[in-house]
Amino acid sequence: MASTLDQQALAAASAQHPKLQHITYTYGTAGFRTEADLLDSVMFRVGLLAVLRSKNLKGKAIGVMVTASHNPEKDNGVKLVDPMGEMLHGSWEPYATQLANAQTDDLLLAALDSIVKATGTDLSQPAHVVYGHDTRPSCKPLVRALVDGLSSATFGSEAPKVELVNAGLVTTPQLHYLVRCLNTADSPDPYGEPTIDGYYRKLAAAYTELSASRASGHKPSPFGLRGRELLPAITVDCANGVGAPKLKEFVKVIGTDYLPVIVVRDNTTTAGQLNLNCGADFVKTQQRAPLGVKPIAWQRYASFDGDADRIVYYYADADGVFHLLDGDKIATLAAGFIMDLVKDAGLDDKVKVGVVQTAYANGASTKYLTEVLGVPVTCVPTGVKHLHHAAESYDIGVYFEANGHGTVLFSPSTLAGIRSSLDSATSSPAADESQLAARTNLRALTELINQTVGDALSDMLLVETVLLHRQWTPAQWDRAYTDYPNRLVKVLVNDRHAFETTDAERKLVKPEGLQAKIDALCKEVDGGRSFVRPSGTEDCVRVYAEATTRQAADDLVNKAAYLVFDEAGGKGTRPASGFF
Ligand code: G16
Repeated sequence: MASTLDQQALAAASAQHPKLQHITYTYGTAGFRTEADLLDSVMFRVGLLAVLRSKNLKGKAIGVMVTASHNPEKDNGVKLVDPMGEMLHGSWEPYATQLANAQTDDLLLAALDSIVKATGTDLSQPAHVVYGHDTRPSCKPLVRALVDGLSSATFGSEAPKVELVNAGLVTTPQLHYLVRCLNTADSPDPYGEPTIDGYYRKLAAAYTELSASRASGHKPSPFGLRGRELLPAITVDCANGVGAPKLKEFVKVIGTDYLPVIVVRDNTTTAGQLNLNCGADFVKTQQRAPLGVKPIAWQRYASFDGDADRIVYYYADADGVFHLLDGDKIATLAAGFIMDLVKDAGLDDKVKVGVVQTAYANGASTKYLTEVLGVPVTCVPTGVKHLHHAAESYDIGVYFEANGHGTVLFSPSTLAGIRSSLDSATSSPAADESQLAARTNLRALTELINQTVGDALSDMLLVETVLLHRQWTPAQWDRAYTDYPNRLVKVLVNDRHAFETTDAERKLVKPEGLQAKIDALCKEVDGGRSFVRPSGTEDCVRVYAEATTRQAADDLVNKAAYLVFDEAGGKGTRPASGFF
């Protein structure tokens, strides 16, 4: 007999997590995100939805991550992870929003019922959910609400028990990794051991192999750097978040010989420190080192964000001038290296590399990718869910947002091709030692890179690998192209939902008439480019501008931001001296 909703039990459980009547929730760029105090009912209901999603996929493991990533510590959030470790399928986002906004327990039951019907979910299927959280103090009660939802979603005595795995304190990408491992464990292509230790060992083995092979594996530096063996230590700012304990755990596994790291901003116990004046978002938007960190000239520095799914690099020159190596720089570094490896491996007639960016990508990076590397570039809306999807259309898809969120995807046929090229019985055995080395390195890269989602740790190892093989300093990496001066600011408005965009968010459709005025501002500036979009993770509108000079970019961003503030419902006091 097919199971049905156990209305009474569900209503009783839901009554413990009443919805706040005055709030409308939206499943945004990366799930639900708002002040932690407002999220109890959302957590409970996400628990219900996770079970439904798993049942809908015949018991495949679904992930739930409780985090608000780069947002301030007072915020929290939750997002669902689909079976291959990718973000929740877009077609289910409206269901999440529908459940979160049901005003009463009865309406919640009705919403559940309609989702079960609309998705054709068989409630008698098993369900399997793995959940984890970051270091925010608010996670504890919110995880309890989530577990209440997960445990209440039994859907009657006939339904099989929901299998729950508590991953505990994890980085967001570790949770994504676990989900994929659980779902591929018995497949011909298992992703890895479904434990955090298994994650560390997988990355450590790949990085060790790539480090050991650097001598034979790749071209020496075109800049004729003096012979340097391993790279000197890198200083990593962990945003006072979960990346700190996790990076330290990883270093214990791989050893400091392979990865000499100085960990800073690792205070996860003092209230209010998370993402405060540090972390990838601060460094990228402020275009400066974390407060209190004075970079030593020419050394490598990196910043993770609060849940360790983003990374940016930076260094200072001899005059102490700060230089940012953001997601665009990482994308170009990775794409160039992978393209060379594919060529050296003799696979370039079969394997095509492509890059995916968003409107935030610096114009100079797109120019470099298309004109110098000759690689196709796709532009999509903000949100790794969009980039990930677009990258799947390439044999090897490199995707990075300028904010440092990204990874590299290898298509199933490319993975199979790389593996079979290493098989001595294959029809295309390696022609020589260097071709074999390139193929071996490519295979190790597929293990090093967390292909489920952007991962600060895995991305750092990717960058370190390229720098090691190229024998490049960060300054040499930076020479590929020079960023156009740019600025990104936030404008608080009464209703960010009044803003609608098109053309991969490069143009505003609403409020009507605003885009034409922004275009007019851009025309007055040499190399002027500016766009406006509502944030999907914060209650604000983001305004971006770039131009050929710093002054022009700063002026342009302020003028565009004032336009937004004055003509589209700016909230609070009009900032007298600009927006940054
Ligand atoms: C999330 C998304 C990213 C996005 C960022 C900012 O990052 O995963 O793809 O770039 O939010 O989005 P928005 O501009 O819409 O606020 P994270 O690191 O906060 O999870």
